[in-house]
Amino acid sequence: MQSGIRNSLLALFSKAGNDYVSGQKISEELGCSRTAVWKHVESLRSEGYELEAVRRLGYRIVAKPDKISENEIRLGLDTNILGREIHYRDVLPSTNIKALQLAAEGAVEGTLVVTDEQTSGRGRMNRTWHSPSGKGVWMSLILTPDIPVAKTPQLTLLTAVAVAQALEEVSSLQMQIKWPNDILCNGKKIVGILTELQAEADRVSSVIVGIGINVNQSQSDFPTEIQSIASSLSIEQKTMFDRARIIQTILKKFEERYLEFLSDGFKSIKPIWESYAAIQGKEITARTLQGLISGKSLGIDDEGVLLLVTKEGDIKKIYSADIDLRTS
Ligand code: BT5
Repeated sequence: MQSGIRNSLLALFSKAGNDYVSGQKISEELGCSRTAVWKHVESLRSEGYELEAVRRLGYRIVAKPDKISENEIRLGLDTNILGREIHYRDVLPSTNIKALQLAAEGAVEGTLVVTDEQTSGRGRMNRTWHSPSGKGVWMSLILTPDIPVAKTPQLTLLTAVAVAQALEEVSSLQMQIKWPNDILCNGKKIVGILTELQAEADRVSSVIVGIGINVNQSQSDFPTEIQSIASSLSIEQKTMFDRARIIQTILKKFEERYLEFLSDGFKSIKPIWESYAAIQGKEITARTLQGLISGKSLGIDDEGVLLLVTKEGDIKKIYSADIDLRTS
């Protein structure tokens, strides 16, 4: 089936939602015969779509294949800036590396890089991010905000807020954000965020926001060393999720928060961030490049910097660290 016809057909079904679309209507809209309609429907079935056909009512889609290539993401996407360009590959070493390269070549703001599998997915400080095929959302966004370099860590917090909101919209789960870049569900890590930057002098030329979400893994899909700390949406809610819908919802929420951030700064994000904060008021240890700092978390300041009060009563500002919750 030609991709134009395929997209128009999918758009018709998408508009109809749960309603049936009659064969007559499809043939009129696509300008083809009733026999051709049947062939197109069969060809969608061969791609993994499940269609129900009822005499006199027509057809409706009851299940979509869980694919995340450009078509699946574009269909039903409701954004103006994010995802105007979509760069999808079945396999990539890392969507952040690809996005850095595309940004250097002048990619437009909002370009989305997405893949089904990463072979060298990475976390902060070159740690490994486990990104198996068909199970998660491994994506990067290219942004070109006109902000000073010092404000870019705020984009990590903005991302966490947007992703937490999106995941709560598509599931019945509750998300918590662990400063700066983790989203937890029932105490386990479901999302990791890696923000990387290209700058000239003190101005940002592009920011790459990498987002990794564990979606449909079962516990045994994780390597043993992270089995006790990692989880997926599907483990927590005991159902499978549609990854394309997750990506669309993230792009939508992200665009809303991003536009607010560009016009009003971080103060538009801070209260929402605080409503998801996992470590507020807790005893924590921050592992920074300068060493360990322990104390009680006071939350974040107006710039998104973590504040903690030591047992001597000193208030410390933490700009970058891994956070351990102390149990003793
Ligand atoms: C992060 O680093 O959490 C950032 C992860 C960002 C991944 C995305 S995927 C799309 C884009 N392209 C990339 O190449 N990366 C981004 P960090 O805070 O350093 O945490 C890394 C640690 O999380 C590892 O050392 C493991 O302990 C753990 N980990 C690895 N894979 C995991 C997974 N799938 N789920 C949960 N935890 C994981």
